[in-house]
Amino acid sequence: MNAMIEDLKITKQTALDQIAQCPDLKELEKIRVQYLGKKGRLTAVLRQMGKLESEERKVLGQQGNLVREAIETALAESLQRLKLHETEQKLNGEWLDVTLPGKKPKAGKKHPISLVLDDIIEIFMGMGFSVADGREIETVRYNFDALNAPSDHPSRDEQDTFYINDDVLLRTQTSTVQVRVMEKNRPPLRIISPGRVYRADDVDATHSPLFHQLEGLVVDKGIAFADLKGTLEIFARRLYGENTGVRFRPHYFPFTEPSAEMDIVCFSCDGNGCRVCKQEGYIELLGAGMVHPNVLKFCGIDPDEYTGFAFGMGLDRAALKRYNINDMRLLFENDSRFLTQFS
Ligand code: 2NM
Repeated sequence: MNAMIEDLKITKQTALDQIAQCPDLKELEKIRVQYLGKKGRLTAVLRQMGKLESEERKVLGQQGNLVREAIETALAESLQRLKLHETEQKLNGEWLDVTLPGKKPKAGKKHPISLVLDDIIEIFMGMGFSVADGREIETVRYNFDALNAPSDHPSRDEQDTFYINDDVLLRTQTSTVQVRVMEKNRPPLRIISPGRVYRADDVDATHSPLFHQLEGLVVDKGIAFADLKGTLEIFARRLYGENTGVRFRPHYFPFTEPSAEMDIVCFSCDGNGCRVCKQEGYIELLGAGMVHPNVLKFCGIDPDEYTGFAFGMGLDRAALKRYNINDMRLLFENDSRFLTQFS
């Protein structure tokens, strides 16, 4: 009995010493289990009580409970102390100098091509067009065959077009999108198709193997060349100003007949001749024409019932002219010092 009481005393003292010196919460939990757990030291001492007389057992039981309470109290106090300590350490490690000057995040800006495109889309949406898009990897069928390109047309050549294999290529124009729309939908159709296109050009100040195009297409009963002229003239005036003069010159495309190119009077010199228009007085804006009957037929549209006009323009050169940029490569380098200059 006395030996047991002595055992309890020692257990209590070592527990309290260990708790007092405990450095962290993990260690504290270990100590708790070590003394109060099912296989703990205090439990082991009290288990021996069974051997004792009832009177002695009562005394030892009381002593045991006192020791348990003392250890529990010490654990609770230590828990609070260590938690506070951990919080303090965390805060010390995370100090923040609120007097430091702020760093301005670099805000992105729209790319000049996107700015031009946004304006053009808005103008055509205002005239009832919707925007269509499609794949950049296309087939010979959609890029050339559907568009009435003769089998020996130079644009089909590997010199000009990026082929993935004999049949698959990177589209050279977004007319592919319009062919797909005509195949799937019946007139009336009024769409524009902006997007990336690819041609095997070497990079220089005015050429890039990847560039951006916007094409448009209108198909309905009774569409005439006058509709083409009227629509594109309104477009040019909305984009470059209500007094902008335009002219149409005859041209040739395999997919339209008749075909034309449209120029606008130079916005820089008002037609007098300057560096921007290379002394021409005019700036070429787009190509256009009446959709060739073969193209309509290919798409399952009867050319005796429906006619249409189509047009196409490059966005990269338009952006260069609008923002007075002298090198196309700047459009593709994504240098933020360049990109932040436009809005
Ligand atoms: C141009 C010029 C003229 C054109 C033709 C077609 C289609 F699919 F209807 F045949 N889409 N775009 C076209 C016509 C494109 O780009 C200078």
